Amino acid sequence: MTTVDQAIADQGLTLPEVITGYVGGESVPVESNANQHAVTFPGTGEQIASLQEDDAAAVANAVACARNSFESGEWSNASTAARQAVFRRAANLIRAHATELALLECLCAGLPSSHLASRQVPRAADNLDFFADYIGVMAGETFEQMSGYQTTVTRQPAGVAALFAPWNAPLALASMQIASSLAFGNTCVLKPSEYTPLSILRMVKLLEEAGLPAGTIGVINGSGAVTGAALASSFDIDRIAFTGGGATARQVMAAASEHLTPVHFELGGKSANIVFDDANFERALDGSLVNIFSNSGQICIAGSRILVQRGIAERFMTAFVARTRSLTIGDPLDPTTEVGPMAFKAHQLRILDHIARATNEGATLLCGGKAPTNLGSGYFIAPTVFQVESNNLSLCQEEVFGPVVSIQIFDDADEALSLANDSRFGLVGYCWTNSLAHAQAFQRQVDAGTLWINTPLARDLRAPFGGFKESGIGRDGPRQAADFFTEEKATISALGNPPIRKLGQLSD
Ligand code: TXE
Repeated sequence: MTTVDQAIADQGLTLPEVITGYVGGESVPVESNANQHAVTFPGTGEQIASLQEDDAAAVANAVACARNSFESGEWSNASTAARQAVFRRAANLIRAHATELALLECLCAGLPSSHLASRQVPRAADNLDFFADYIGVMAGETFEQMSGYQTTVTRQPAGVAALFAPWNAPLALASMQIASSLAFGNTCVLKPSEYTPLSILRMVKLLEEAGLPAGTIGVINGSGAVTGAALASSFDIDRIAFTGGGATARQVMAAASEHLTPVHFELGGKSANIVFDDANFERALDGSLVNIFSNSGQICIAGSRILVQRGIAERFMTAFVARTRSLTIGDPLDPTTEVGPMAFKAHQLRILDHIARATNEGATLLCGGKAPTNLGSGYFIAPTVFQVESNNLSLCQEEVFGPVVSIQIFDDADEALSLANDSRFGLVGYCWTNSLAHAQAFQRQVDAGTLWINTPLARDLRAPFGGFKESGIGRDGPRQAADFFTEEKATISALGNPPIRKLGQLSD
């Protein structure tokens, strides 16, 4: 029995041989002539299931089902209290099934299972609880400044949302898309990444177990080129929320433009992690390691460009490389693993290509730089540190999305901040300093949607999250989600009998 079979048996699970979509509260039947994709465990490369691809007709059916569900009013007209109750029950069910969900996600995404169970799965539950709370207190607007009239601003759900989830944090990110759209009464069609269908499918079923009417969420599966493209170009969707890469986002936006469908994009980053001489050295070191190696480096908020001030540069680099060499890399099912494999083979090869280009362009390899040879046929990359002299290298300009970091030395704050901004991305930034002046300059001058000072990534769901420049369009967040997933409506009512012009009475 392989470790995969053992882990599945330990959880008392049986994986379907063929994973199909889930529409109208029922699994889509297996079709003998449909395209199939292999779903593999990234820790070993072994196939764990097949994925049936939904073609354009199947996608149209899922969209029609979500539309019918929306128009039935079962969810779109449900009371706030009813929606809150479903979200809260679902959050509790997710927490109760955390080990199972973590396993399903680990089997497809290869993320370390301990990280999944302790952080990513609870995040999915927290997202639902957060939006349940928010819809209980969100307010409309009333204007009474216009004499004789009262203006109220109300919102109604936009309709059917198309949600595209990525493979790097399927549950945490899909749950944010689901919570943000469903909280306000929308229905949706969700396309998980073709590499990571299992955990999301299970979460959707838990939402239904919690009382979500069947048909409120439809799940479709398949490649981006077939299933994703069909969903993005559907005439009958009202919103598109996409988390993924910039190249795909451009295609989604082009498809959306046909029907003027509004888009919300959460794309990549190439974020600076600035360490000043006056930082608390140990905290900066610990945090910088977390910022690049969390999620095996496959995270949009990675601090993948470390900028370190000259006074501590030698000491910092030596310590950073030593700790990187000591990371526990291996089987993601092993609870002690800190860095797992990449999510799929083509991504591993893409990262090896980034590494080769960095070397050719003159970056100095300090450690890692290859696929380890002692870990079998999983899609591993040895945690890799380069020292660079220039921010122009492709390593510093392109998102690698793996356990690969560059370190560059700077002399003063102006240089650090200008290096931080020398990027087409602008998602987040990190700064380690005990100087108020440095921290304030960083906050004022760095172009990024979220900044962290003296802490690694800590997410506050109340705050907006999203990127400047090519890192995205729009923001996650409670008010921001309300703005995107609802239509606002202004209603102006007469108070009493304000005068009305009398047309057609000139002859009197
Ligand atoms: O993602 P894609 P890829 C970044 C990261 C990574 C790069 C490419 O730098 O190396 O993007 O990753 C669906 N119409 N991020 O190629 O293609 C696809 O099926 C509609 C950052 O794997 O963007 C999947 O569900 N949909 C990131 C989703 O898009 C299409 C997360 C994302 O896949 C489609 C992931 C099409 N034409 C990658 N083509 C983040 N922001 O966290 C593909 N898809």
